[in-house]
Order: sequence, then C-alpha cells, then structure tokens
Amino acid sequence: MTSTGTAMALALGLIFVSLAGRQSYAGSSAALEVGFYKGKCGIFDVESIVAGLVKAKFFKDPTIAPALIRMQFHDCFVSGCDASLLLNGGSSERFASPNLSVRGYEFIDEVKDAVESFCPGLVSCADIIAIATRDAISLSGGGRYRVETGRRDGFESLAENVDLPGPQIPVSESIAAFARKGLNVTDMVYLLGGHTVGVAHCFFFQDRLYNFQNTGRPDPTMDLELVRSLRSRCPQKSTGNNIVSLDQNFLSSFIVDNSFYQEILRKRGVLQIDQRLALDPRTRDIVTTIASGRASDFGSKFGEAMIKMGAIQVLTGTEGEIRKSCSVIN
Ligand code: HEM
Ligand SMILES: *[C@@H]1O[C@H](CO)[C@@H](O)[C@H](O)[C@H]1NC(C)=O
Ligand SMILES: CC(=O)N[C@H]1CO[C@H](CO)[C@@H](O)[C@@H]1O
Repeated sequence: MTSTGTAMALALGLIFVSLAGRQSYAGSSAALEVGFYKGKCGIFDVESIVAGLVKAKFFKDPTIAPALIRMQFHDCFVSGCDASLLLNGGSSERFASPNLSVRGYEFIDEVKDAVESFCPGLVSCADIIAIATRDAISLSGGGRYRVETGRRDGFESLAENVDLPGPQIPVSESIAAFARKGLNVTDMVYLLGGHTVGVAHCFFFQDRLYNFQNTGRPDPTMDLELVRSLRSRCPQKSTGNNIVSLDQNFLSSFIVDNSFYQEILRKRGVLQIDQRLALDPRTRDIVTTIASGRASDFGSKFGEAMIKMGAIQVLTGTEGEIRKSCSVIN
C-alpha cells in the first residue's frame, strides 16, 4: 500500500470508529488480542471451557496435540487463519490432497458444541483451533504462550486455494513460501519444530529409502541406522500407509521440545525438508543454536512463532462471521 493509501485507510478507520463507537472495529484494522473473550460469556470463561475439553481429550489420546498443531498450520497457510479448513463440501480445503491426513475435526466440533451451549454465537471456530492448539502444546511440555484471539470465520473454502509446501520442497522455496505469509527464516525453522511431535505416513518419505532420485540407493543425507529402521516400517512394495514418528528420539516423540533439532543434526530427519534444515547454510546455524539450547528456550520461541503464524491474514471486527457449526457457513 502506498503512504497515501495508508493515510487514507487510517483516516477512514478513524471516521468509522468515531461513528460506530468503541464496540465496532474498522474491518481489518482490528487486531487480535490476548483474552478477547474475557468477560463476554457471563460467568463462564471461554478459554477455561476449551482447556477442560482439551485436557480430557489429551489424557485419552495425546496424539490430539500433533493433530491440532498441524491443523492450525494448514488452516493459517491457506487463505489465513479463518477456519476455512473445517468447511465441509465437495471442493473444500478439507478434501485437498495434502490435507487428507489432517486429523482432529471431530474434536474441534465437540469443543464448538460445548462453547455454543454456554455462549451461543460468540466464539469463532478459528479461535477454537488457536486456543485448543495452545493448550495441547502446553500439555505436551511445550510451554504455555499467551494465545491471541478475536478471529472470525471465513466464508470460502476452495480446494484450488491449497498450495501447501510438500515434503520434498527445497529450503529456498520453503523460505519463499513462509515469506509470502509474513514469516521469516527464523520463524520458519521454529515452526518446523512442530515436527517434534506427531507422525508421517511412509508415503511422504519412501522416496528417500530405496531409490532416491533414481540412484538405486537411499538418500545419502540419511543416517544408515535410520534407513534400516524406516525400511522395516515402510517396505518397498507397500502402499505407504504405515506411520513413523517425525521426532526419531523415541523418548521424546510425544514431547514438544528441541530434540527434533538434535535428531536432524544427526542425519535422523524423516522428511526431506526436515533434514535439509540441518544442512542448508541459510538454516543450519539456527538449527544448531536451537539444538544446543535449553528445551525451555525452544518452548517459548516456538510459542512466539505460533502466535505469529496464528495472525496470518486473520478476519477481525466486522469481517467474516461466527459460524454456528464449524463445518458449515451460517
Ligand atoms: C515446509 C513446511 C512443511 C512441510 C513440507 C510439512 C510436511 C508434513 C508432512 C508431509 C507431514 C506428514 C503428514 C502425514 O503423513 O500424515 C507432516 C506432519 C506434521 N506437520 Fe508438517 N510440514 C510443514 C510445516 C509444518 C508446520 C509449520 C507445522 C506446525 C507449526 C507442522 C506440523 C506438523 C505436525 C504436528 C505433523 C504431525 C501430524 C500428526 O501426527 O497427525 N508442519 N508435515
Ligand atoms: C524474524 O522475526 C522474529 C519475530 O518476529 C524476529 O524476532 C527476528 O528478529 C526476525 N529475524 C530475522 C532474521 O529477520
Ligand atoms: C496425496 C496425498 O497426500 N494423499 C495422502 C493423504 O493422506 C492419506 C491418509 O493418511 C494417505 O493415504 C494419502 O496417500
């Protein structure tokens, strides 16, 4: 935007605010804030309602944490954090191919139903994803960040809009993809630390195990022990539906910590992009720093990066809507 454009937008924003009073916001000029729902649901506290459900779910199934982390990433990277990922329908994001293994939809619906019963029409599905993800990360040992809220839900979900990076992406292209979302290289390296929990299907890395780039050999950047163990989980002629942990330190495959970075420095990254982070001159030093630091330092920096990712192209104020049910536009 030009400086005249900015001045114009600011001026219009001021006029709008002064006409409409403090209740309204001038479209996208409203920002997210910590505790947006505080005091808006009578005697109930929205974040506590969500927290209770996440906790109960987490103790039954800790894999809800990686499911939610990945869900927030996919939602935010495709047309902003507006819960468009949750929309049901033939050509929606939910059915775009890289998304097929995104999990946690039913859980978000469950949380939404609970929140609706306490305070109907108040809380967006996009905020439910953000709050629940923060809680799940905290339960997984990742530290508790001050999640921002005030998002509204989007109206559109089209499978064609999905251009998420694939696991074979070169670092330079990944940097560019994150830059398009306003995230820098450091943010990117921290966010890929999301791979400190969760799993990948063989399908996404099997090319590295047997005939890497038609060499007839495995990817030379992969530790041979790891090649052996991944081959046993992912036989050459299989459909690729088995899963393995993204963090190959088995003591911490469910813990949000910096061990993922230590693993990739040992050539034990499962996805090609993960391994490349430890090798590329643009990201190597950042990886080394995180790997050698204290796990709690990673926790707080990862939280900051999640907050930044959670603000990508959000709808606020009078934009978008508050869906009644997360899978359908009102
Ligand atoms: C260049 C960027 C990225 C690529 C290419 C990528 C790719 C992948 C792939 C291929 C999988 C395996 C999916 C499956 O087999 O079901 C995966 C899983 C996962 N990704 Fe990423 N990812 C990227 C960035 C991120 C970011 C930024 C986050 C979050 C901050 C994230 C969080 C996760 C999590 C938690 C899982 C495990 C999901 C589960 O266990 O259900 N990823 N990713
Ligand atoms: C990237 O962004 C973070 C957080 O906004 C900031 O602290 C950091 O200095 C930036 N790094 C670079 C290399 O620009
Ligand atoms: C194209 C693609 O990524 N498809 C995968 C999506 O997830 C399912 C279920 O995990 C895999 O079986 C597909 O191969």
